[in-house]
Amino acid sequence: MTAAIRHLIAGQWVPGRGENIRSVNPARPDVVVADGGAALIDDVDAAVGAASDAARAWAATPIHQRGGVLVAAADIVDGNAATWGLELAAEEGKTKAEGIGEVRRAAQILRYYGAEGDRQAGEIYASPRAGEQIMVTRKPVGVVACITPFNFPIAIPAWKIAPALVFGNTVVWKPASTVPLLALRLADALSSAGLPDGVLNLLVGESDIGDALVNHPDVDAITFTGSTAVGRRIAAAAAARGVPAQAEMGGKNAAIVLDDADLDLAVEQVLLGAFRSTGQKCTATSRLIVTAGIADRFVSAVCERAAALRVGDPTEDDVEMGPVISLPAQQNISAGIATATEQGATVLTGGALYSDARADGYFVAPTVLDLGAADADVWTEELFGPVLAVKRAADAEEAFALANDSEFGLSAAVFTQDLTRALHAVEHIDVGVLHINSESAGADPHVPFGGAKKSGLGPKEQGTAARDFFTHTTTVYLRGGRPRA
Ligand code: UN1
Repeated sequence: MTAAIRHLIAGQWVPGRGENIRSVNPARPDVVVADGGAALIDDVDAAVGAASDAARAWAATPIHQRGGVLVAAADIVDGNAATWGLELAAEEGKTKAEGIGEVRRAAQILRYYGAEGDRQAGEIYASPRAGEQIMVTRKPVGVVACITPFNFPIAIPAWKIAPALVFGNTVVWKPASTVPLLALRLADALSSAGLPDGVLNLLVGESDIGDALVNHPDVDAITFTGSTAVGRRIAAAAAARGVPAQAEMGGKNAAIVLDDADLDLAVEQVLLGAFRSTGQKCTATSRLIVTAGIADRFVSAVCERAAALRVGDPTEDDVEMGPVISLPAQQNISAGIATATEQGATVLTGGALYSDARADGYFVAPTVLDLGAADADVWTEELFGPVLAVKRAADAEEAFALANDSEFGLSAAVFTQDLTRALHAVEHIDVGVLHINSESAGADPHVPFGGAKKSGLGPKEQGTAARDFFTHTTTVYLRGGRPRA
């Protein structure tokens, strides 16, 4: 059944008056998942106005009470995990198990931030002057624009919206237009949980709505996850208006497998990193660097397993990898593979589209490319799909240097059983998230998440980093008057 796209403005669910938007099942693009009118530019005014009007009362609501709404929403999200997980798989294309896992993860994130009140501790400094203490208090930033990508339709929104709300901000949220259904589900859960009108507003639309939001004079901060090009544009627009922005962008994450690694474990984890969510994670493994002693053996084991992955409609039970999100994405990935082969890469497995029953869906076969000594763009440019580019290194030192051979620095995975080498990796690999003996993807809500180098702009997300972005501090020099006589 096709869901109706609605927008949430000032506590009211309203139909859109803009052009028609529809999300489809990328495995069967003739199946429409959600359909309805897009938001219009004047809806941005209305939503930002509602968020501004709601800001003062929400900021004055005790943090424990704000957190209570998030915890109530978490219960709703958890209670619907099976249904929404399946809807997520149908709309985004990740497997049903991953879809359900993501919905549960969103609930966990809401619960984590729901308890934020219990973790808030203040700062009081000594003063160089007699009779004075220096105290630091935190206040919300105001109206926050959340612009979220297609690849985690409920978890990434939760990890932006939950901290924004619990720290007392109000929100206008624009999700990717390819995944409106999960956005409706999350916004509905939060509003049913008791969020006051206007505290969270949802606008479904294309980039014109995002641009209007980013440039709106009453938006006080912007948090974005998505492509590097858009993130830089948003950060520039925010800087021009003098408001803070957080942009989480590209990755070209390497798995480095050293001669001494537990190879069975490494094969397992490299496959998960490269092909879970069809490789559509900013943290996915898209480069594999193997050292000489195990290179041939390891690469052929990865290829054998990649070729055996069951690729199909992700809503079906035993499917291990679904399609990519859209036709343009499929075309872009295919073109990237073609360019790589023209530039000297060898296709070890995959590389082609399907000509069987999957031909109508946006499928790309799990692909492993051996780059040899080729200087191919696929080594440096993010394809955001199930494509793993392989290079060999003489030793650990060369492997770490190859891992750093990228303008991005989001995550990396190192496989070794040697503690000294692992510590060397910590010191030398320039990334925001480093996994030792686990896949390059994955993030917990209580620790900072974000990239080094050109993977991110502005402060990191999650954990204590979230508080820094979603609040500003007032340093109070606190003195009493003269003692009364
Ligand atoms: C994960 O690795 O589980 O867009 C989360 C992304 C990241 C989130 C990754 N911002 O893929």
